[in-house]
Amino acid sequence: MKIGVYPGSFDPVTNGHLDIIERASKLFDKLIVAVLINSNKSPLFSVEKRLEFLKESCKNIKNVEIASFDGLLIEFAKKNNANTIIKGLRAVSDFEYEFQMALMNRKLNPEIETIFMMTSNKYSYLSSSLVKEVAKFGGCVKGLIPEVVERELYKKV
Ligand code: COD
Repeated sequence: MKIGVYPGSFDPVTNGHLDIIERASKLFDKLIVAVLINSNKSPLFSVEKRLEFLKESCKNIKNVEIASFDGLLIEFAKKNNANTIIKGLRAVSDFEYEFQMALMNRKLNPEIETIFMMTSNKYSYLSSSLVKEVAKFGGCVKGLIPEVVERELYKKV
């Protein structure tokens, strides 16, 4: 069974993330979308909320599971019998850090591969941070995030 893990902060999930999830779900028997619990960033949404948004947004993709994890991603992947980590790439600026993490993860466990999926053109500029900033100053984020997130984002910022 081919199991992939797509990890992230997902604070909150955007349509750019969902595009990667939809496309990656076709490559694996099971795709686990894994939300990092403790990161250096201080999140806007709680882990519970981020999981709820993802569950609602992915409810029609049958082979997708939503989970959270703490600690090392590579340990989470191994515990869940995943053979692949999926990362999204938007621009060259993403590459440097992602490349470094991929090499470190390979050093930690050479049996788990990292693969990179290119963003779709229409989402290449999209990030959770930009969405939060635009919403904070009252800008329109329609079409950039799932509706379930949109409803709560304006209240939150
Ligand atoms: N189009 C395509 N891809 C996108 C888009 C978009 N518009 N937006 C984001 N993405 C990709 C990102 O490049 C990333 O691959 C993924 O979607 C998630 O993005 P974010 O911003 O929600 O999440 P990050 O980048 O903050 O997640 C970082 C991790 C949680 C993956 C990382 O910190 C991690 O693995 N932490 C666990 C601790 C660990 O193992 N550390 C050692 C690493 S070597």
